[in-house]
Amino acid sequence: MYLHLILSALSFFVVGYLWDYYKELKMANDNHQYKLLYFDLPGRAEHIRYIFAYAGIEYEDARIQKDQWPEIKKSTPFGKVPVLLIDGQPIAQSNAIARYLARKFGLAGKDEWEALQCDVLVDTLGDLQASVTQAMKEPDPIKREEVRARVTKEELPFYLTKFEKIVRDNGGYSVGNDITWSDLVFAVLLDQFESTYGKTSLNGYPSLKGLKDKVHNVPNIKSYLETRPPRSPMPRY
Ligand SMILES: N[C@@H](CCC(=O)N[C@@H](CS)C(=O)NCC(=O)O)C(=O)O
Repeated sequence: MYLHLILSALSFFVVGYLWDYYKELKMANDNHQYKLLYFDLPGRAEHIRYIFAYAGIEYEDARIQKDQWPEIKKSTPFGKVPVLLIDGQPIAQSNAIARYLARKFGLAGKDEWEALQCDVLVDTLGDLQASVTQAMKEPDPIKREEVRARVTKEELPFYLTKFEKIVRDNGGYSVGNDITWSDLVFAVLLDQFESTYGKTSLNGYPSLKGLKDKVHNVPNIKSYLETRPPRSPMPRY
């Protein structure tokens, strides 16, 4: 009985140790050249910057200024950014880029099932973000108030309550029992959520707040946050 318990505990630690070793090996053996093209904003690129920071991978964080954009736009695959140049090869679509890097650097879960859970959560966060953006961009002031009220009173609590339960049930992670790119996407968006709705806005969601703080306290991410350029105002195109 005791032997069985001791062996299970040992195998738990050995598997954890081997997994961490495997992740470190993957990161250390990456010698590609990366250049990330995006505006001087968090926007659709910040989770990619977090992945590079977490993995400790060097890359050029090329922040495009407004007057440079028309020329750079012509060189992008589909006229939009972010674009990641991998050894000079331009790759479009923020989440395709993030998923690719997450797989490379051991941030896409331990198996196909966890990789699927990461995708589900990242896409769901994207749905929520689209509603928040729609509420901010609606030109008609009366409609804007309607959309805002719906998003703040219905959609946000609906999603945040579900996310809170998922993170609580997983012991502090959004997927499985280790950090994934889905946690990094949560941290970016929850940070923006607090900036928009105030520092106390996550008080009713302690597991989500805990997840955001945990990600922001990872030493590599902490030093990225301390050194990243201050946000410029949103460019208008
Ligand atoms: N689905 C794409 C959307 C890319 C996108 O809409 N990029 C915007 C900035 S967030 C852009 O390039 N806007 C400038 C333009 O369209 O000229 C992604 O996630 O990468």
